[in-house]
Amino acid sequence: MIFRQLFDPQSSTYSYLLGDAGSHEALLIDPVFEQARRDAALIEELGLTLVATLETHIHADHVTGAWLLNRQLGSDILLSATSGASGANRALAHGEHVRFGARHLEVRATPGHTHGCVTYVLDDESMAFTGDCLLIRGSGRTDFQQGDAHAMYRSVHGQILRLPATCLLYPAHDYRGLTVTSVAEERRFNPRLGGDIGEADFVGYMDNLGLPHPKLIDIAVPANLRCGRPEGDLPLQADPGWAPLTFTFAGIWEIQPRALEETAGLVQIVDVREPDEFQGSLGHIRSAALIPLGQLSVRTHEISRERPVVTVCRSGARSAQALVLLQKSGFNQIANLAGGMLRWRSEGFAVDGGKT
Ligand SMILES: N[C@@H](CCC(=O)N[C@@H](CS)C(=O)NCC(=O)O)C(=O)O
Ligand SMILES: [Fe+2]
Repeated sequence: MIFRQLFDPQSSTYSYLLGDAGSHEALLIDPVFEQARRDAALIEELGLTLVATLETHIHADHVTGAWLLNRQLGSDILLSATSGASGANRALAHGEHVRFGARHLEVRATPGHTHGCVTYVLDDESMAFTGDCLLIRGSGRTDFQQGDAHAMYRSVHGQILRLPATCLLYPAHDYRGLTVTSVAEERRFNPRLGGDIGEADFVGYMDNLGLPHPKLIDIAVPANLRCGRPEGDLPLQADPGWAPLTFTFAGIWEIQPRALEETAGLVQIVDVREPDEFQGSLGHIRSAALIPLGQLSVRTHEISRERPVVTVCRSGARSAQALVLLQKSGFNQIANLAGGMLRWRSEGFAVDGGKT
């Protein structure tokens, strides 16, 4: 199986990508709106087909990426029937299976943090995705969205801690940077729910958390009840129109050599290699301006902000770093030449200078 844990630093949310190695069908649990482009890039780079996104619950602290990914990749939107959301392709009930290729997740109702929370258990019970029910050495809060500490205690003990001791548990959040736990660990060490702690002890604990409400709750809950569809169904933020670009998982826009050749007259090409490389055996693209990477941050005034910029180096690595510097300086129409001069030459495009 293909498995990736993805993080959104703004909300401390984990999203989980699960792919079946044979069919390349994949599911994405709890995508985040602002990370949809990143997630789509990873799915593309891993050669996966996203069949569906799944929510563990209606989130109060961030907007789901479900609708955006549905628009971008055609993935179905799945979440529990008890969540009360509209716009899903399938409403899930306790005990149902969600297939991806030869694998599946089982849906288990685990109310408590919200009324509609579910946990997804992998077919062989080696992993479970607990949402905001069981967190690592903690639990989700129970003080809004029909939260109920009694229900949470029963969900954790009835559905999660009864899984095999070795089953790995992946939560929807961690606020300390912890990434994974196991049933055995939480049975022993969870300070709210482990050991001999009873239901009344847990409820007493939860009644006294005294947490401030999530900052985005008034935006996130209504948006998530629409599965992340913006009000008024705004068009997707357009991809840069000046050339066919690809967005990489590393977070940068790339242009392929052929696309650069076709747009070369419209863009400024900035070659960030050293002067001896620029004049050396690989040659350089005719219209390229030479600004070595080490000088770029003090020479940005030499680059026009009116025209798109393509950065170039030997292999595409330094020019990616150049892109980050340009982005920080406020340039927004920018792309990196994928594979640098090495690929440009190997694909047979013309250079000035260089050895044949
Ligand atoms: N400071 C965060 C609070 C996030 C929050 O309340 N998270 C919920 C999950 S949606 C929770 O259960 N947190 C448990 C905790 O903070 O102990 C925000 O403003 O978004
Ligand atoms: Fe939550």
